[in-house]
This record gives sequence, C-alpha cells and structure tokens, in this order.
Amino acid sequence: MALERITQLLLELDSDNLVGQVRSSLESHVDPQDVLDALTRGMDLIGKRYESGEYFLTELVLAGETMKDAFEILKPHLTATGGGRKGPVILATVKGDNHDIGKNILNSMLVSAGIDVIDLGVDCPAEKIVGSAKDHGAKVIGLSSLLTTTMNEIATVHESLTKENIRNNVKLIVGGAPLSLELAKEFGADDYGADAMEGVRKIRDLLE
Ligand code: B12
Repeated sequence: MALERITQLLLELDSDNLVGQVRSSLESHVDPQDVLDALTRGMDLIGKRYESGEYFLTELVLAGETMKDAFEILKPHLTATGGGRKGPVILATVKGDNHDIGKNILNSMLVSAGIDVIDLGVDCPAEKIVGSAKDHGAKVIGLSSLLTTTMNEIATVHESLTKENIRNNVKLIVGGAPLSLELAKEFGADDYGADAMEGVRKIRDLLE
C-alpha cells in the first residue's frame, strides 16, 4: 500500500508528499530496496507517459528532480554488505547523454558496499574515461546509457581502451533502459546490469 502510494506520488510529481511518504515508510521499516523499486516503477511509468505524449519535457525534468529528492532520503538506508574497500570503479554517463539518476544510485550503492568510485559525471567523452582508467589503474568501468541515439558510445569506449592497449586490464559493464546483455556484448562490453543491485553484485565479482 505504502509502496503503491510512493509510485503514485512520483507519477503525480508531488515532491513534498513523496518525501514524507518515503520517510514514514522507512520509519515503519519498509525495506529500502522495495522503496527504490517503487520509485523506479514510477520513473518507468513517467517514461511511458512521455512516450505516449501525455507528459512533456517539463514533466520529465520535474520527475528527475522529484526522484532526486526522494533518493536523498533513501540513500543512507541503502547499505549493501561487503568486506574491506575495493576499487576504484570508474562511472560515467556516455557522451551526448545527460541522464544521471540511475548512475548516481549505482554510485551510492557501490560506496555503501565498500567499493571506491570515481564518478566522471554525464556527457562524458571516451578519452576522459580512458584517461581516468589509466591514471587510477581502474579494473572496472561502468557506463550508463539511456538513449538509443548515443548508446553506440559504449563501442567507442571499448575501441579507445583497445587502442590504448588497456582493454585486457579493465572490465567494461554497462546499464540503462535501452540496453540488454546481448546489446552490451555487441558494443564490446563484458557485462550488463539491469539495476543497481545487480550492478553492485556483478561489479563486486568483476573486481575479484
Ligand atoms: C528522468 C528522465 C529524463 C531527465 C533526466 C534527469 C537526470 N538528471 O537524469 C531529463 C528531463 C533531463 C531527460 C532528458 C531527455 N530524455 Co529522458 N528520460 C527520463 C526517464 C523518465 C527516467 C530515467 C530515470 O532516471 N530512471 C530511473 C533510474 C533509477 O533508472 P535508470 O536510469 O534506468 O537506472 C537504473 C538501471 O538502468 C541501472 N543502471 C543505469 N546505469 C547503469 C550503469 C551501470 C554500469 C549498471 C551496471 C547499471 C546501470 O541501474 C539504475 C538503478 O537501478 C526515462 C524513461 C525510462 N524508462 O528510463 C526517459 C528517457 C530515457 N528519456 C528519453 C528522451 C527521449 C529524452 C530527451 C531526448 C528528451 C528531449 N526531447 O529533449 C532528453 C535527452 C537529454 C540528453 N541529452 O540526455 C527517452 C529515450 C528514448 C530512446 N529510445 O532513446 C526515454 C526512454 C523516455 C521515453 N520513453 O521516451 N530525461
């Protein structure tokens, strides 16, 4: 019930009541992961409404802000288990793409799982990603890609790593709504994470 209300309040872009509902759900010990899933369902529905012409760009922008407000409350509660600190993992949203909510959730969950993260932000060119991987000796790069128009950037990163002779030293994992494991492999990535939970689990394995 509380979870359905969370999805609904996000869909209505009602930030104040959503923040209140997230707080009270956490106080009554609703699993934070279930709260995150309810928020993610809301974002999917918003995407569908945008696609069908019921919502416009203004609503997309508001949805992004509303989700961020809710996630700020949720963040300290999303603790995954893990041993000593590992990493660093490089995270970035590919060039041409400004979506960062999913990447930021993955970032927070990695940090709480004891994995150090270097976050290069959004609209990130391949050269910057490869340069950072070299500078920090990163073993894993995680790329976020939400747009079909720019997801080919994953292949650009893969090719740049190959050109710099470090492709064999680093694992490339990707995520974002339009992707799948098959597409990820087509673009030259090693793995794909459907959500942040799976991302953390797979990145932890890749770091072993
Ligand atoms: C919010 C939103 C926006 C906001 C973004 C705000 C922000 N700061 O991020 C704003 C308003 C800026 C925006 C802009 C645009 N958007 Co937009 N947006 C969305 C929306 C509704 C939600 C995205 C989101 O935050 N989801 C919630 C998070 C939690 O989920 P997530 O990002 O998928 O991340 C999870 C997993 O995918 C995974 N994951 C993500 N990254 C990674 C990385 C790794 C390594 C791993 C392992 C896992 C992982 O873990 C995350 C957490 O569980 C989507 C719809 C959708 N269903 O995705 C459309 C959507 C992505 N947008 C779309 C479009 C078209 C646009 C615009 C082009 C619109 C326009 N005409 O200007 C612009 C593009 C701007 C740009 N250059 O990037 C389309 C893309 C269509 C396509 N086929 O490419 C979508 C699918 C909407 C739709 N159905 O039409 N958008």
